[in-house]
Amino acid sequence: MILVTYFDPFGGHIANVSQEVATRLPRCDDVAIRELRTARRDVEKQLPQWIAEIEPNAILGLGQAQGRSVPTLERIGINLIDSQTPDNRQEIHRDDPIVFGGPSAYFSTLPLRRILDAVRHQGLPIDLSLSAGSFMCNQALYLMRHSAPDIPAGFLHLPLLPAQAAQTSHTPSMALNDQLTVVRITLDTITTWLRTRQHV
Ligand code: PCA
Repeated sequence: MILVTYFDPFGGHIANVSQEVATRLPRCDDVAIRELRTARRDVEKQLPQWIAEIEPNAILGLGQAQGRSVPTLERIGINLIDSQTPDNRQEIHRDDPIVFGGPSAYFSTLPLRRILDAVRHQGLPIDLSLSAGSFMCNQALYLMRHSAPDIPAGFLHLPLLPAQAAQTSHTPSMALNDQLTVVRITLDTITTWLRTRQHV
C-alpha cells in the first residue's frame, strides 16, 4: 500500500493543484489517498496517525509550488518552519524547528532517479529539487521520515495549473492531465520498485 497525501488550498489560492491531481487519481486497492490540512498542527497530528493506521509500504507527498515550471522531486526535508504566509489555522510560524532536538534534515528515500527517468521517458518534464521550502510541504517530508524512518518516503512539488497562473503574471503552469500523468508514472515506478526492491 502506498500512502499519497495532498494539501488543501492555502494562502488565498482558489485551489491547490495537489488536491486537483490527487482527487482524480484512479481508485485502487494499492493506494490510500489522504488530505492534509495546510496547518502545522494538523500535519503533525494527521500524518503519524495515517502512517500508524495504514502501515504503508511507501509514502508520496504531493504539494503545490508556485513559480516552479515543472514537477520537482524533493531530495531533502529540513528541520525548519519559517514563512510569512499564515497557515490554515491562521498561525504564522517563524524560525521554528519542526521537531525540537530533531536531526537537521532527512533525505527522501524514494527511488528519485528511477522516477525521473520514467517520467522523462514518457515525454514529460520533471526535475530534482534541493529545497522543499520551509512551510508545510517541507514539514510533511521531514515528518514522514522522522516518524517512520523505515518506510520509503518522498515529496513531489507540482507547478500551478493554467487557471491558477491566469490569476497572476509571469507564473509558469502545467496542464492538469500532464500533471496527473506524472503522478501516475511516479506511483507506478514506486510500485515496481517496491516489488523488486532494487535500490538505485
Ligand atoms: N504547498 C505549500 C504547503 C501546502 C502546499 O500545497 C508548501 O510548499 O509548503
